[in-house]
Amino acid sequence: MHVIARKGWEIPESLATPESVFLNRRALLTGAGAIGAGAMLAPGAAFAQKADPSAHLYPVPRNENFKLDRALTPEDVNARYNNFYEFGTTKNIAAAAQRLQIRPWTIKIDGLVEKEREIGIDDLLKVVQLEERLYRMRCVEAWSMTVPWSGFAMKQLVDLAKPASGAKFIRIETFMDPKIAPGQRQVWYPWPYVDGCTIEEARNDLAFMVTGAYGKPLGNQFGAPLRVHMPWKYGFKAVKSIRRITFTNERPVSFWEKAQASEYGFWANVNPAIAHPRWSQATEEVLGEGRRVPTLIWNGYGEFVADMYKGMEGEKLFI
Ligand SMILES: Nc1nc2c(c(=O)[nH]1)N[C@H]1C(S)=C(S)[C@@H](COP(=O)(O)O)O[C@H]1N2
Ligand SMILES: [Mo]
Repeated sequence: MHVIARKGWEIPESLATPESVFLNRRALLTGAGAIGAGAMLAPGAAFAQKADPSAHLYPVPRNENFKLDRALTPEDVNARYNNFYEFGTTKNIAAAAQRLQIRPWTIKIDGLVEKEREIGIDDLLKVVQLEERLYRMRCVEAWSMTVPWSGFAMKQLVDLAKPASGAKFIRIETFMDPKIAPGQRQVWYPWPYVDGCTIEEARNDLAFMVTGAYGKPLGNQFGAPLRVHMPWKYGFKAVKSIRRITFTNERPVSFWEKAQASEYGFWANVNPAIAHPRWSQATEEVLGEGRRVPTLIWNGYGEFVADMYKGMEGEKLFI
């Protein structure tokens, strides 16, 4: 029998998510261990949160312009299968994420804007128009879900910020608190988690600032109290638990691009024909259904977004 010997420092790929496998290897090579098991509670643990002061705002009216061609992912499936590296590299981070205190919570809006400001999440919720949208979510790891997000059009955020004429990009940054987020003690990652988009993308009808899901305020594991979602892009663009939004004339370098530029670029638009260097993007596992379906270019949202990229064929638009 032919046995492939595994070197001592290698971990089976099945133990790590594709996005993290390279870095986990590096971590093991540098002698740093995995994060403390104490951060992971039993799968059945309740995700108790103090009463969310925005709870009375939900459910919000559904915007029927954004329809799905598949069933919604059941909430209990979605709420227990998450990427949030601050709380661990497995999907089972929901319990650990409850340590994040989501009030008080402020968001700094700075850079090339008429006036830099810091706004509390509950004050922000008062000046935006909340709605529900049913969206697909396609992770670069080739799984997908469908989620009833609540939130507001990202355009509203741009209008609120009043960017200066030189601003072209938006850099979106999460919190930084290694005391409560064990992942942030893994010093080989370029914390804090950052990603971004162009202002044109942010003004696109589809770009959405997410404040709730399943008719309630966002659970911590989804990135409470504010995350972004651009459903035509891979899920890693969807920064969770946002603390800072910077308008800039420089293209932001994302967490994943910093970690591994050969695999993750700025645009990261979904395209089944362009494989990730380590796996195919042709199909995706529909979470909770145990089946694979073909992946669609722009994740099926081409009619909304393809025009934005006309004339940009020289750019690496897909991952
Ligand atoms: N702050 C932060 N935001 C993040 C991540 C992360 O690790 N940290 N992971 C991203 C990735 S890779 C994906 S696929 C989505 C997952 O969102 P979900 O757990 O709600 O499905 O969140 C994105 N936003
Ligand atoms: Mo992802």
